[in-house]
Amino acid sequence: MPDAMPTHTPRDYDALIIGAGFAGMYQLHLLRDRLKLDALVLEAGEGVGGTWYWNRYPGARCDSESHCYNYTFSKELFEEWEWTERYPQQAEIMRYLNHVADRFDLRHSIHFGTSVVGAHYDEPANCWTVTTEAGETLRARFLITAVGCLSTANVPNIPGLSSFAGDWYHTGRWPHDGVDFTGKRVGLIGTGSTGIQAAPVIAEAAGHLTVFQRTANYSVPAHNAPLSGDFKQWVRSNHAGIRHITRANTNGQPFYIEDRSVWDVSPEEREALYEAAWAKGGLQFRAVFRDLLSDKTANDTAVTFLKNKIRQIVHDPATAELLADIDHPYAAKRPPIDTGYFEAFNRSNVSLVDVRAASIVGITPDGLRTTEATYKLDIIVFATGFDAMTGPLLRLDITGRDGVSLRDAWAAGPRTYLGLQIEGFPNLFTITGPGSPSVLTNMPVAIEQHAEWIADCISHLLEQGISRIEPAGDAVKDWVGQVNAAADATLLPLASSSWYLGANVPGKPRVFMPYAGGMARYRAICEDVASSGYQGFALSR
Ligand code: NA7
Repeated sequence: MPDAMPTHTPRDYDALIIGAGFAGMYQLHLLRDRLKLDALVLEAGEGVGGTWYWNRYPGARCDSESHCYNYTFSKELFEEWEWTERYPQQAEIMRYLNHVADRFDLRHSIHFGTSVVGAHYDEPANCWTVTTEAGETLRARFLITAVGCLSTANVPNIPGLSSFAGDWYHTGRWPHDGVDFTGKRVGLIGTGSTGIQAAPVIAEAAGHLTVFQRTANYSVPAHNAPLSGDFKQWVRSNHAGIRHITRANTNGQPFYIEDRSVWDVSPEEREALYEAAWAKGGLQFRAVFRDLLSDKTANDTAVTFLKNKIRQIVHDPATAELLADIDHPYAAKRPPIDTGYFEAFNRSNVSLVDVRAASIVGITPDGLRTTEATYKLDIIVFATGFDAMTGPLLRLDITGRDGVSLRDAWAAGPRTYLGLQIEGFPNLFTITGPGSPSVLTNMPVAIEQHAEWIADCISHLLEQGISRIEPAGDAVKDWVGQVNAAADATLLPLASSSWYLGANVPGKPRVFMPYAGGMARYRAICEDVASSGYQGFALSR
């Protein structure tokens, strides 16, 4: 059901918000309904949903469990919504977000089908001028980006793509009416979380599926299932407990990381604990021991367990070895969870191609060529990820004070204070921006924290008659230092192909982008900054 475009008269707003996903919708609710500001959301899609609006690929499902993949700011909203499965499918998340949009009457403050192509800070007027693709100009005191971290599709620049006679799709720009794979020869490029979700589903319909793997990946079974009536009842009656645990722990998930070391237990006990975690499934596997992400030798024990699982599942030894030939510690890249991924390689219509050994050199009208072979294909699916975290911000073409572009300011990598603000870009707030925990957490938890912090900050500025806020002094330099130190205290930088480092996009600066110090610690830092009168920010009248 397309959303109607509201009639628009060009004028000034108190706040403009870019994006109508989880982040933009909640920010709108806070600014419009709590602070009574004149706020407007600009959204490129024809409906709410953000990342989930675009990622409609087969098998698209959230890896966080449904009962914590929602807002918790409203007890009533939390209690009236009922998820059906352990992990919510894309379509169910869209139903949830549409419900939220209706329930809080958000749509009339959202301009759909409106792509932002420029945002310029006008210093004398102390306001942001935002330009849309349709040529509209809007102005606001505050500009808030709610553009998501994984919303700029990364389609590799492979020679010959435009000559391909079949159809090709990127998973993050999936057609709304779906794709019919029946009997087709399908090539799937990419084995991140998306490729791992999509492969088994595509394999069921395709004539033949060829998976092109550049970096082999771990995966733990999701064990998705319908939620029982008892569990739904437990969720409904535990709003406070679920909100507490997701806010109190490191990663915004509804489980704590166990306070035991790999070395506290015997090898037999360790194996039994890994088996139990494998049987339980999901992202919680990484929470079995506290040192899995800080001690390489400890991590190696999980690596051995997980690689053995691949060898046990996959019948063909050569395919199993290729799938288990993983070059990074477990969870140093975002760990996927799956429904039948490794099992799919036991089907006669699925094959695996190693494009690290023999790289892709071109696409021809009837398929794809590597340095060693050609593959005839009817459909190519790019599950090749995103220009993560910085991509969605840079494509807005933002310029700050003195006409400095964000692209230039971040030429050597993103530099922010708390992932919330950028020096030289006053009154611009970046929800889940680089330098904040964002993608290392369960996103709705990080989003609620940022949207609330920003709303409280704006409320403070208005009460105090302050017209401008931006980071000052050494705040950015010190925070970038803390972001680097937090990453260096973990094994995360050891994955050389990680999108956390920008390594998946050719030419992108290699900088570890999210804050790895944990959501609870980050929340406390943000609260301290606010309660100390916005330490590290310059506030001017
Ligand atoms: P990811 O995790 O970035 O995965 C992309 C995959 O595509 C990964 O296997 C890449 O290999 C591969 N890739 C990228 N470019 C190429 C080229 N040029 N040739 C061959 N293979 C390529 O994206 P996802 O969409 O799966 O997941 C993104 C996040 O969404 C996920 O982490 C969750 O947070 C949800 P590489 O590893 O770079 O060698």
